Amino acid sequence: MMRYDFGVGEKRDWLVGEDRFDDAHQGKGEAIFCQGNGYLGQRAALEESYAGQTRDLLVTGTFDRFDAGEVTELPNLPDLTNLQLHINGQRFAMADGNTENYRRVMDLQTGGLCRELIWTGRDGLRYQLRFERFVSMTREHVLGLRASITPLDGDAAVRAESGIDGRVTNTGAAHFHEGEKRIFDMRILRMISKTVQSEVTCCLSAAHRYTLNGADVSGRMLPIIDRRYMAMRGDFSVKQGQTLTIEKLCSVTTSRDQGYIGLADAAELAAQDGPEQLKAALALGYDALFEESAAAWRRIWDQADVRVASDHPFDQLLLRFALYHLNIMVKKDDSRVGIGAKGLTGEGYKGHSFWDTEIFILPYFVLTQPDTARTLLEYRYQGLPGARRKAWENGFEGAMYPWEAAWVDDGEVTPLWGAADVVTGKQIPILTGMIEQHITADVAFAVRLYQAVTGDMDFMRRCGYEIILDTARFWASRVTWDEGKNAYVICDVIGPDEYKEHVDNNAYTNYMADHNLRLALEAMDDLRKANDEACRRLDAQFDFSALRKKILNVRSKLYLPRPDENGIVAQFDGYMDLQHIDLTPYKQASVVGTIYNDYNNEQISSFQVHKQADTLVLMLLLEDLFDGDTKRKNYEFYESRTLHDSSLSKSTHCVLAADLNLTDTAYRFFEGCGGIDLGPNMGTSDMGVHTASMGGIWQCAVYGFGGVRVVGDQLHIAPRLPDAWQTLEFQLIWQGRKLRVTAARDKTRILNLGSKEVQIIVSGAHVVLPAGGVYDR
Ligand code: IFM
Repeated sequence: MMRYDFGVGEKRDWLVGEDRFDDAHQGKGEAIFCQGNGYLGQRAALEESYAGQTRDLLVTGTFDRFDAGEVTELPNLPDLTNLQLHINGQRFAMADGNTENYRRVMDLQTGGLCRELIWTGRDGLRYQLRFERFVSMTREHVLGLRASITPLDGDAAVRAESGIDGRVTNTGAAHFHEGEKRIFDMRILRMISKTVQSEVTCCLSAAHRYTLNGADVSGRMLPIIDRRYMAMRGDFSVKQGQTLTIEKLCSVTTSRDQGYIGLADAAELAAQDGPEQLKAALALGYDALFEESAAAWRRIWDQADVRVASDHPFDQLLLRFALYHLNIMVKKDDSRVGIGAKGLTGEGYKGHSFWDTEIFILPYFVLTQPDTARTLLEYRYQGLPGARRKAWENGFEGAMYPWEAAWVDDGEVTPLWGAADVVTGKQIPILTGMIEQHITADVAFAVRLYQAVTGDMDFMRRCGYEIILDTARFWASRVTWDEGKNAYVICDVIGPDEYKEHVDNNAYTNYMADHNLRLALEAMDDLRKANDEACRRLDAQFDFSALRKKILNVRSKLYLPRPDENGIVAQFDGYMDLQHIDLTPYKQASVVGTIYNDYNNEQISSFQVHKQADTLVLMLLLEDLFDGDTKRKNYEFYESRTLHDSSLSKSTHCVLAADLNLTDTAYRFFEGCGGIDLGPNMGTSDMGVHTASMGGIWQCAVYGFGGVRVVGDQLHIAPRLPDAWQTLEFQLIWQGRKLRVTAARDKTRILNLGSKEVQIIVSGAHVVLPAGGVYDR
């Protein structure tokens, strides 16, 4: 089994590592040790090549459609991390020889990744090897690698070849034309490649520096240019005990970069700027660049860290692992791009954004980095034309957000076909893009959360109100009249639980739609009161009187399933008639989705079995609509029928269990969230880490055990720690004021670090905290 806790002493809670190389499970390490800065993600495939590697370099926003029958995806850019070493005539590969003292460790505190080992080749001699790399947190276009080799038992002839490798695909789809290759001053390699459909020009540059025991030996290199490949090759005699070090600094620029918005010559600029960025990096050198980036990481940790004193030290590491990934998955200042379900750590879900962002990830950013949250919501604002197009194409009004979103104006990009049906052998159609529609209400919910936490009226006037109004217009047109129920209904949807397709009146969808409609009424009230330019613009666009009338009518008769005689809110119409089967084997399975080995979609639809939290997400998001007793009954009912086959499930259960004072159960769900990417199942992260789970881990700690919640316009804090935890410490930004919360089992301390008073609810009591004031009780 893999070990992930590598730190000792001061570093105990910062180092995530692995202590053996297993070529059957490279995807895990490649994803969890991925490095990035929101602009680019460099998957941690090893420098030397192995079968089964996925060498991804993904740059946010560079979406391309390989074929007319496919959807856009983030293309895998030419690889910069390859480095092939031949030692005394043998290619260095751990699978071929004997490897000892192996460890690969990611230092979450600095963002640096390091691999060390001693390798014995066929010559029977031992070589000490060390590989390091970083992606700069300050210079988003720059990344660096360093490798060193020390022969321990005798002299070695070392051949090193490293460069830019354009022989890459996304599982076979080649997104780039051949491109242009050039080596400047026999030092700087540059490859310019253009995507086949979106015509995004990507410029990759790299330069090497070789030293032997500190003396520069870079002069002895042979340039190589080949089909989709370029490199520098060098031959070196390294005496026993000497160290040959190879430093490789690289830059990545693309014509989609923010700096070139609206410029006709973006492609040329990207091609020129790439080598310039690299030259500036070279002038600083590897160590200074790494230190500059590590300092940026320290600043992030100063404001982002969540500290926990736990009986299980892994808890702290897990929280930091999640925070690390939360901070590399997002381009914090570019509202043309969202967060992919796998971030930039792998090709899974093609780089597309889902409700994962608004419901699972955004709360972290809203409450700790509101500017980033605003950027993410502006991305949805920029997606309004695509959402309007989708509504229109489906015969509705307003804005219907894509279930999967890519480039801002791509509209719906959910693929149409999925895995094999175990009964028919046909490909299963993916219906989420057509009928998983709650995303539209989720976006509106997130806008309102942002408004409540930040009070940012400028954003609301520019973007927020318009999103809320146009999504409400969608729901008002989406409902249909049901004579039997004498109510408006929402038929033929998929709710959050994707094991149930074509259902009517999914409780989550209906309640969230109703919430969206309510937000629109409130928005029109706010706007009317302000009576400003935004009010006039939006009134002209939406006709407030007509929209209000329509929404009031729909809301007054919208079917909202109520708790039945047992207190259960049916997930959808007819749910209670479904068969309840024994789920034990699937619940106990160590991998997800095992029910599909026995049943197909149609059969699963006839069972009371859930992939993930559905009605329970509703009871968390709109918590003031349901009393504690109803929540408890529904939690018990639905949890026993849920397989947690989605990475979005366990965190919801954790927070709800904590709300119900089931703190030890909640703690087990928190541990379960840790297992999603850092657990013993080696295949879970092959396609990339689960970004929603990273947000979910933060929610477990802060929403769950910290009892933080935003209800209406009020911030609630009500810590309740699990038995394993002695203290929990985190920071929040509420209405622009920074709050530091320290919770112990019998004590809560809240420090207002802001310059103005705040009003909050602490464990049910209204508290006024002046600037600099402390709540301590
Ligand atoms: O958005 C999720 C969905 O809820 C479950 N399937 C995976 C998607 C992306 O993470």
